[in-house]
Amino acid sequence: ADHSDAKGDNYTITTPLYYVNAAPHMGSAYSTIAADTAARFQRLKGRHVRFVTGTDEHGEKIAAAALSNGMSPQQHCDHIVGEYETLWGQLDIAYDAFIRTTSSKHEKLVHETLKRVWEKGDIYLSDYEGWYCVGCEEFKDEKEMDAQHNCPTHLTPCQHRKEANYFFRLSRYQKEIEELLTKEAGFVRPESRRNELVTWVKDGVRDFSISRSAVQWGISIPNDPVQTVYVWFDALIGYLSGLIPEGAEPSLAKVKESGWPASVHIIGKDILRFHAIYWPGMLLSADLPLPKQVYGHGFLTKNGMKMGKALGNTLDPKELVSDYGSDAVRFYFMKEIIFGQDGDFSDERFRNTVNAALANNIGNMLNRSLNLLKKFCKSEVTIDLTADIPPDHQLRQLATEKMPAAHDAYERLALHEAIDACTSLCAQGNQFLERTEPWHLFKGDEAQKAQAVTAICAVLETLRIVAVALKPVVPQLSMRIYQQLGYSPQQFQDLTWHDTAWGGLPKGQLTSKPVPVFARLEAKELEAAV
Ligand code: ME8
Repeated sequence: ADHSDAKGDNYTITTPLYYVNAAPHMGSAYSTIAADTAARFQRLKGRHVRFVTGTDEHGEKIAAAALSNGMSPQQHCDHIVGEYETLWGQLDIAYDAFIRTTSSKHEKLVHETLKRVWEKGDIYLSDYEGWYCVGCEEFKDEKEMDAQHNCPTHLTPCQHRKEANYFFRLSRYQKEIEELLTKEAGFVRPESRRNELVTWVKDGVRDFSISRSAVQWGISIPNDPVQTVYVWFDALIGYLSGLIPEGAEPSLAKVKESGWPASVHIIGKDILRFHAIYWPGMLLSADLPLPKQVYGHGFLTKNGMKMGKALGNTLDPKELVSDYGSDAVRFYFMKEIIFGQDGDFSDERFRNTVNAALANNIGNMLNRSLNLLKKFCKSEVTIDLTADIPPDHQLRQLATEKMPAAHDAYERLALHEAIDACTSLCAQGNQFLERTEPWHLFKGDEAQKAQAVTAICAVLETLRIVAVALKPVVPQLSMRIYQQLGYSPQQFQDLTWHDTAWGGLPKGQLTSKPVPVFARLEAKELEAAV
């Protein structure tokens, strides 16, 4: 079934805007790969996709990182932004917009938002006293820290601060936010993360400070040169400025026609509170529509600890992708970690998973089938009409079941489930090949030869379908499968989700000279970058 019109044609998806205190690590890559996979699926569905990513460049943490690198904040940011862009290129991340919070269009939109919120009467000056974690760029409640006032994420002491700040009247939106979290099914995903937020909101949301007096590296507060905008208030607005087309005059009046509200913000569970509570409050105050969904995925861990820049227990995605290629990295993290839950990485599990599915299962099945066609059909390496394979053929039946399941899984962002539907179809294809033994049938009478050709065509058609369905996850492998099946790059480019329907391989299609589409991964010396 085609659901393409069910939710309208626009699909706006975002990644977090990453801090540029250090080079991107596997956690940043994980969110981005997931968002890219979802974006590619929606494009395949024919929706008008706007995929926004970018960088969060202001604040104390970034200024401190620049200082310790001996650079000016702007130089430091430019340098790290370059690393993000390079990595996204290596990982085949096809974003539509990359927003930097140091860009002038962003600054204009922050000022306009601030003005609206101010005019609403939602900003006031007050004293703030509390414990601040620079790593999180967040004041912490007593109950979130241990007795020594350490941040639970960074394991470093929070600093006691007292200053005059501008505050945002979040408390005014208590009722709306509570309703959003309790009544809008699907606003926060996965469902399991909602309760925590509901509890927090029911306790009563408190106004939060949106400016800093001791921080110079930030967007100025108009008419108060001492204060800069708090980095979170600044960064969230990046989702709006990211949508403003290059060259257009940045204005809040334009965000709706540019794709706002977002269909989904993909983020890690660490920053759910900002996205599901603070951000809706800000948008309500500024009279802007709310995002449809906030998806808080789990953490990549190493020995049970969140992998991250702060603890230095990261995995270098640059190294991983240059050793093993983009498809392998994308496939492993999307398939092996239940999207929404935490997941561990091990070098061995990485290689085993990828080899089993992409090299042994998909790659071998394709190569074997094409070689059999070539060997036994000589120059007439042509395909039967796969559409004539009866509906109750085992592979046809299975493909017809699995593809709608994969579709629904993608729509729900159950990305691992979508992939499992494809890999289990391929596993069945391999078993079918083993059982039918076309290599024996080819040596039999005409009827048996015809049976052999049909069997191989069914397998190739299965692979073609899987290539379409996995295009959002492993775009390069997918393209190579299509080339092997004799399609042009343009035909691959033009694929839509409809092409997962059985019967696509046409009669007379000339397949290409068989070459392996996926090389087995061999062990490399992987070192965790510290
Ligand atoms: O929080 N596992 O930026 P950030 C999975 N600038 N994902 C991880 C991860 C891990 N171990 N570590 C980080 C910020 N992430 C703000 C966001 S948005 C307007 C501002 C991912 O560079 C995850 O998505 O610290 C997390 O939410 C994000 O990186 C934090 O990135």
